[in-house]
Amino acid sequence: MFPFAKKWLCPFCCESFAPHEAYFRCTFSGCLGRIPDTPYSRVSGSKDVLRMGRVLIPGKKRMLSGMYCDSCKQLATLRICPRCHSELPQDIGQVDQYFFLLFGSKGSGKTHYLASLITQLQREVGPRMKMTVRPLGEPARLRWNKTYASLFEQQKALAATKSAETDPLGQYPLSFRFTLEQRNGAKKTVNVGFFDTSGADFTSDSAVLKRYMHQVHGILFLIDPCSITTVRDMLGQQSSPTMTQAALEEYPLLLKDTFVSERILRPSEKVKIPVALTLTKMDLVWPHLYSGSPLLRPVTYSGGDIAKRLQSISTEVSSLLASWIGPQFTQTMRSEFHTYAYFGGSALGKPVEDPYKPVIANPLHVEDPLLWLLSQLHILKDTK
Ligand SMILES: Nc1nc2c(ncn2[C@@H]2O[C@H](COP(=O)(O)OP(=O)(O)OP(=O)(O)O)[C@@H](O)[C@H]2O)c(=O)[nH]1
Ligand SMILES: [Mg+2]
Ligand SMILES: [Zn+2]
Ligand SMILES: [Zn+2]
Repeated sequence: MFPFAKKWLCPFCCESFAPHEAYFRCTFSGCLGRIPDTPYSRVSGSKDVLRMGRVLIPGKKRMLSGMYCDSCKQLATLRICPRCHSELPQDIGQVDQYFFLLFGSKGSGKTHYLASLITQLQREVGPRMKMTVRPLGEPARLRWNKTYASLFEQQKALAATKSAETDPLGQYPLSFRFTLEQRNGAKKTVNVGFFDTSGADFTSDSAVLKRYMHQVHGILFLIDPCSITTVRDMLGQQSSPTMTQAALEEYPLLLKDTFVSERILRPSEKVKIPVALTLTKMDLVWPHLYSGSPLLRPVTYSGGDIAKRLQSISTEVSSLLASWIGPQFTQTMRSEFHTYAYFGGSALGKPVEDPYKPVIANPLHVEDPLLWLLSQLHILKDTK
């Protein structure tokens, strides 16, 4: 694929732009034209406005490999995004970019899930599947380390995510580079960005969030089973739920309506992108499952079709949902979504009793929904 042939998609802010619209940054150490860079400070999560190398804006319709700095007159070749001013990967335009949205109410487990998913891919599943996953670029590495990596590296519980209105970082995806070795020995590289915002943003009519919906390729739809009355009764839970069952039953429609209100879909159409509906915190439910349940043992991803391997999981979770909530919920999924499957996993393996004590996470089934999404998008064809 010729890198200048199509529009580029910034992995750090989702902006789509023509290659000739990319800006440049002067990196000459002696340049006196450094500037306070507000867009870059926002995307990198800095509270202070950072002073950065001069931003150089090319003229119209010119394909440039570099620009001379108007301050120090040195040639600048570092390409940056015209919206967020992040350094663009050298191979932008040659590597496909995907975005996944973590959709779920406040406290449904999105942040712990993402931390556990990426770590599980890096430590367990990736090596077995010949897949490597690493944060894309320095700002992503810093954000990963600051917000997520501490769950496994320092055994610390993670904080609730601030709303995108309060914390600008919530507006931006966290991008990773996935490198997959395919069956024929060829290597496939893709960038995958995850949107992990506060669950409060989904119900707040946040304009910020809606921008995403145009660029999202797949959805990890996370549901806390403790929102379901039958499950709460089964577990004898006394504390108030993070979401009522009535709200939960409306949640798929809330997701669909976001596409409709953004005019991505007509009300009569089904959501076209793949949706992996995943029950989180399944460790709470494990003691109540029958001993042969596929949810109690990991899927072995070796040989053959991933979607087929996950079929038994989807069937199991679908029947659990039908028995816990009634057929209405799965019927809504069927009528509003074109491609979806059900999953159930645990990011931690057990509840956090005391957030100030070390959390020894022991995830199970966290990778299933992502691998399914990747296979639906033909990124992951089959496993070795
Ligand atoms: N038992 C159990 N609890 C979990 C698991 N994952 C998360 N939790 C708990 O669920 C609570 C919310 O988790 P978060 O990951 O912060 O949820 P979130 O969806 O990111 O929430 P917001 O950012 O506020 O929207 C925390 O108290 C976690 O301890 C799990 O796998 N098992
Ligand atoms: Mg969160
Ligand atoms: Zn300069
Ligand atoms: Zn950008």
